[in-house]
Amino acid sequence: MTVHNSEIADAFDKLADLLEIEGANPFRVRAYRNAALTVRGHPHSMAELVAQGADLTELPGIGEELAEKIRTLVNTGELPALKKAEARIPGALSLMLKIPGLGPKRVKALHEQLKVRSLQDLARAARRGLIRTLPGFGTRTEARILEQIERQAQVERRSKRIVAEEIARPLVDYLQAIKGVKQVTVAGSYRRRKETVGDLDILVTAGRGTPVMARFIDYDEVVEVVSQGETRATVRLHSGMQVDLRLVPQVSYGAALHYFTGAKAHNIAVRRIAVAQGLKLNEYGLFEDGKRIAGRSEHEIYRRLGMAYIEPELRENHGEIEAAQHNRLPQLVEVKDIRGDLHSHTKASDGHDELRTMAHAAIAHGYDYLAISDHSRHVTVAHGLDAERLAQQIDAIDRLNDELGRPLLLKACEVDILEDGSLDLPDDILARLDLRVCAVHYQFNLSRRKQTERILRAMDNPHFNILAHPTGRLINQRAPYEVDLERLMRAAVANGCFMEVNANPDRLDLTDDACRMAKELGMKVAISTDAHSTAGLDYLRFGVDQARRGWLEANDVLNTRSRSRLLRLLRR
Ligand code: DGT
Ligand code: CA
Ligand code: CA
Repeated sequence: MTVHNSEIADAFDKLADLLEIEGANPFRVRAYRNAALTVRGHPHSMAELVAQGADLTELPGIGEELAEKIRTLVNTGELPALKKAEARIPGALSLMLKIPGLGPKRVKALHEQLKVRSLQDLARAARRGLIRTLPGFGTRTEARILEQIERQAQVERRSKRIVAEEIARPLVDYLQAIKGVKQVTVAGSYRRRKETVGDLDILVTAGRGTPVMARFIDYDEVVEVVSQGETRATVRLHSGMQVDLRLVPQVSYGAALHYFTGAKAHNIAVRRIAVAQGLKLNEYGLFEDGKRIAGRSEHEIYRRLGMAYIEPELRENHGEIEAAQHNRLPQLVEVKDIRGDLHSHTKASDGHDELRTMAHAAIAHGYDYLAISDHSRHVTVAHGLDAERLAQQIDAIDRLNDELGRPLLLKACEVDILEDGSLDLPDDILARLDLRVCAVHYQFNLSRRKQTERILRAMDNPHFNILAHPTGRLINQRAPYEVDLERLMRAAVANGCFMEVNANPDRLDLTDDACRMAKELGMKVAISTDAHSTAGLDYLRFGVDQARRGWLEANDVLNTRSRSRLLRLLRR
């Protein structure tokens, strides 16, 4: 049974959480967190690296001890250090750290004083009004805790896209390798490139007599066969993911792909158009008087219905059908349109790689520019830069650009927006940068009005360029902070500021709807990876997916511009 990178990273993160709650040495905690980050962001599977006998200590932040732990995890699926920690304190306490406002000290207090051992215990204590009785806790915290637990219960049934990919890819490879199998395609929300997926919907075409179903339920990771028939089966995998598989005849492949890609609302609307033309559309094809007139490909179906082909990302019945009928669909932005990255970190703050290493990675990506935007001083846990260290970095970038013979690296900083809306560094040092990426990193629980005003005040600073991760959410982990995005976008347009689609698969704020709002309000967005290592630069595609779901075209995206045009656009 393959252990996925995300499982290894989760184990390290959980261990770090538990050690933190116990009050362990912060360096040890940090080492596990860094290891989690490295493993999670790594393009190759640890299981494969271990199988190949690769030297894991070459990975950033991985020493011999951590390498050994990764090998153990890959080989046994277990992390003994985590087992030991869980014998001392309940593992479920780590889930509590995900609740905004609950840090390790508070979780420890809840555990010791209220004997809370699980989220259920915590919800019960909140409902009984016990939490407010603890020193340092109030009724507001109590209410938030309850709200958050209820919210988590709803979201955790959906998997983040990157996790779904880790599960889908080897399964697709496995199915594809069956003799007689032709096409294997993951449809559903996965194909629509949603940020989270509920389950996987896989379509298979195969030659007569191919034992697709038998082999599917025989897959190593299957723990439960929910249902099984001649042409369809549903299973649950070891990871908890449910998979629907359908075997479809080649003549129906396009129709089935269309049907199972959805979204349901899109399907219903398209079927209505077919009906209005006296046709019948289902997963077997498009029919006229019982005769199949289309079905092999999606293109054929759309064409016969008098529509332009609609990209899966747009199929939500949010106006794409009308646009397709009038040939007014957007020309969606693509990864190849992106000329550079506007948000990245180095070892100077909490990144894993040196400036030079990041520069070479940017060259390997074919970029015209890469903004180096390490944290500012307020983010002490990330070793944020003060004016002096930032000045040194500016000089280092100038020297490196000279050496490279072109201004590849943009001098930037991820500047903290302080609680009063001021920026975390003095104007004179900010003025020396090419670009300022500004972000909220604390005081997430201000009221909507206060949070909005805090950011509006920050935008009043003429050095403000791009609002980074504009809602602060972490998918399935931390709710977005309350903020009036529309008001911020209007102000951004008025002030010549921008926002980023943060391409990190845990973040992906702006959402698809927010991207669309940005487009309507005339605000260009940056698609930025927020890379903390060279591997992190590969996250770009997740941001592009999100932008595509938000109908964005190359022209709507800041970093599709050449360096000189970009800098002109940034000038306020
Ligand atoms: P998910 O899994 O919650 O992330 O979202 P989907 O969109 O993958 O939904 P799922 O897995 O329930 O179904 C896959 C596709 O099958 C869906 O996008 C559209 C199609 N579908 C499912 N149920 C219906 C239905 O009742 N009517 C129609 N027209 N299509 C349906
Ligand atoms: Ca699905
Ligand atoms: Ca499904």
